[in-house]
Amino acid sequence: MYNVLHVERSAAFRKVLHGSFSDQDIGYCSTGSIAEALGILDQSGIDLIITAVELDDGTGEEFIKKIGEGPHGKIPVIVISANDSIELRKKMYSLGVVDFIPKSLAIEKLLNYINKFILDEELNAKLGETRIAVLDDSRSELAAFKMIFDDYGITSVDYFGNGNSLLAAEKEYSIYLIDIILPDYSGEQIIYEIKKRYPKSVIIACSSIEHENAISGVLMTGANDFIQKPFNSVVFMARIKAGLRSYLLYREIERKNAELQEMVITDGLTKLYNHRHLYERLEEEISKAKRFKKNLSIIMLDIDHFKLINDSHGHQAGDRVLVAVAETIHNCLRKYDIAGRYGGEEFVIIIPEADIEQGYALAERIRLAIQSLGSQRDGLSVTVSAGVAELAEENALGLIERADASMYRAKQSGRNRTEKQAAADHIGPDPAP
Ligand code: GH3
Ligand code: MG
Ligand code: MG
Repeated sequence: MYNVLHVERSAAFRKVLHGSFSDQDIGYCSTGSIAEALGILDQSGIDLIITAVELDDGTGEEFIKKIGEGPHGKIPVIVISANDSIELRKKMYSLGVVDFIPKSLAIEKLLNYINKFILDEELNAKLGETRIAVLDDSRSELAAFKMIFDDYGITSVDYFGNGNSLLAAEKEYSIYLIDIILPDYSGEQIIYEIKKRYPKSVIIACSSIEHENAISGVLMTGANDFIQKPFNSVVFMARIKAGLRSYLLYREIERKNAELQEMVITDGLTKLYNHRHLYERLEEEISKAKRFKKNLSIIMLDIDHFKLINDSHGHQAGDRVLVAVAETIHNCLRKYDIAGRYGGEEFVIIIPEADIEQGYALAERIRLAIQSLGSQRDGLSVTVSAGVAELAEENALGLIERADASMYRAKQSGRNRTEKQAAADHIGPDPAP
């Protein structure tokens, strides 16, 4: 839990803050006195101090100075004051407070601050696991980097003294800190190389060079940011975090894209490929089979009397049957077979390199598996009729039509059976391409 210490004389104002913090599940304790506040800091894990300017036993300024001198100097301090003068603000910021908030705006701004802080904590946790590479030819500079990272508890950092050793390591890092003046490579060469190998990584160029051409040069080569040396450690860490944020955002976008890509080709109910993707894959597989002179067979499969299942058990039971049939089909396939939902209760399976007998054997395996599944689920009996066709000199549409014709024969011959048509048995004109 995030804990706030509020040092304030007015009991009424304390009550107001207490109320809004409890609503947000933020821990709250308060006092009007500096002495008591220092005691609380020693005893409990406080994440944020909020102080007024006038206190029972002294001023806010004295209190802030005491915190700074003591063991809790790293806890952020926010000042709330009814007096909003520039002088007071300046004085408080010079003491190192993170924010100065006029009393009228206090609650909203405080909650904003705390939320930002909680997000920052999440980022900090991720930063601990982020792989960082530092490249600098100066030992003292490397030591300076190490000191800052150690200070922030970031240990997953590798340090390199020259470009060759970094590239030879062939390891991907999320963040690269690259000195742009190096003996063996130019910074631009290194950045170019890293960007080529690991386009998702964030590259931060670091240098004492101030010339605009050098800075714009590295940024144009692909660096995401530039940090001027010598750097202030707080600003430095803020830049590293900004880099990490871009990196994580990029990853998230990539993940979402992959998810969308998957959705575009998948049938929502059965999770098999959808009609469009199935058709595209069939065209691809046909041209491959023709190019390499390989066999190709497909199965068209249709659930028997599916309308009856819907009518007597309801549409949802029908949907469950579709899912179960799809699963069964999926479980019968080899790695290279491709199954999709062709339409309502019709499925197509593409079997690369299979002749008509192999196609027939797979169709029968699936048909029998579905037949035995029917008795297990909802006590429903589910059977399918299958038609197999082997590729002749035709296109995707022609092949599907023949598989469909075989399936129709299976229906005509009493359902729950498989019919086939080999390439050699295919007579008559091919459909126009
Ligand atoms: P046949 O043995 O001749 O194939 O008979 P059938 O009843 O299976 O064939 P028909 O084409 O008459 O009916 C198919 C039914 O499938 C009608 C339609 O409502 C149902 N259906 C299509 N898509 C879905 C779906 O996504 N969910 C459910 N529950 N039913 C569907
Ligand atoms: Mg049917
Ligand atoms: Mg049908």
